[in-house]
Amino acid sequence: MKIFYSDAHLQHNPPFEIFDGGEKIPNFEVPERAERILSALKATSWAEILTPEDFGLEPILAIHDANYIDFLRHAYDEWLLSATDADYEKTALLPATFPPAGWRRHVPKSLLGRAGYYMMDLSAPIVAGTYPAALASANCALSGAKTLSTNPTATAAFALCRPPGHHAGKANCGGYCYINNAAVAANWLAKLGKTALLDIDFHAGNGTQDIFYQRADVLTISIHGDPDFEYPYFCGYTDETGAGAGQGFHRNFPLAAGADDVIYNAALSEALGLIRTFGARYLVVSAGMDLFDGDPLGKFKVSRAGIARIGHEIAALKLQTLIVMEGGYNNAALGKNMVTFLENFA
Ligand code: SP5
Ligand code: ZN
Repeated sequence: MKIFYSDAHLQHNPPFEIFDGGEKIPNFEVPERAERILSALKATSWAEILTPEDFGLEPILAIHDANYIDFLRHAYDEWLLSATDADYEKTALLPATFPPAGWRRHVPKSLLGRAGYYMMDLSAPIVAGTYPAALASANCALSGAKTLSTNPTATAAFALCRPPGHHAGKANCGGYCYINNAAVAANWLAKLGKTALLDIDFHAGNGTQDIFYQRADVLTISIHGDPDFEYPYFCGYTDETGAGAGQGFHRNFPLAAGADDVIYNAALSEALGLIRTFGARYLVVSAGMDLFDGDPLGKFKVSRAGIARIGHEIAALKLQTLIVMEGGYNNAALGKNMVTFLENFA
């Protein structure tokens, strides 16, 4: 299996995030995550590790707002140059003021105003290497998409993306995500054939939902912790099924805390049925391993055998499948979990 990986991710290492209760804690989304997965893959017989191709900005701007990408590109340099009346630590840019619904008429000129406008939470600080790392991460997903399209007999490719992407919407970062790698790749594949995107990360894929909500050519489905109790709280409910031309082409499967292999598989079977009915040519999987029992940011009880079964069921669709790395924060288990999932496609 072709695996796309870039060490540009090492440049993105935000020192902190602001957690619930305002606690400043070490950022959960660390370079070690990708390193663990990479070394577990290197120990297999089937992983072929490749460097991604540079696709430029065009496929990114096809789904993200140009002013948002411009903000991402320049924010850190602007942060360093900005005159402030306080003696800020400038290792990472985070705002502290966010627009309530209906207060988004103006994109402020000031950096902190734009930061509040374009960030959905306090977990995705922008550091010196964030932009190049996010671009390389998107290029991993695009390279995986391209290899599937040019090798019609290839069953799957894996984009070892870091930073992850599924919380990034058209014009927002958040939840450790800056560019929506899976959405960029799905949009690219959709030009070649009907594409479905299945998000199995523990958290609802709000960014992916935002990007494809009005579109019928990409079916998007997310299985996740119920937003009634879980991050991202405001997105991922059952009644959100698409709008306009996209009505019926988005589906959410919110599950209760403690969902185990049996409960998970019932939701997955229904989701896979929808993908079959849709008649997809390509499948993109937003693969977050935070569904694993005991993940520090997850509340499901999906076992390692459960992860194997999920991979097996998805592979049984027999679609050309691009697997895109999302979350998963049990670092000690992350390499083994990802290999267990991917083995079904090797
Ligand atoms: C890509 C991805 O998996 N992003 C996840 C971002 C989640 N960040 C917010 C977590 C807040 C969860 N609060 C849980 C309290 C645990 N004691
Ligand atoms: Zn997650």
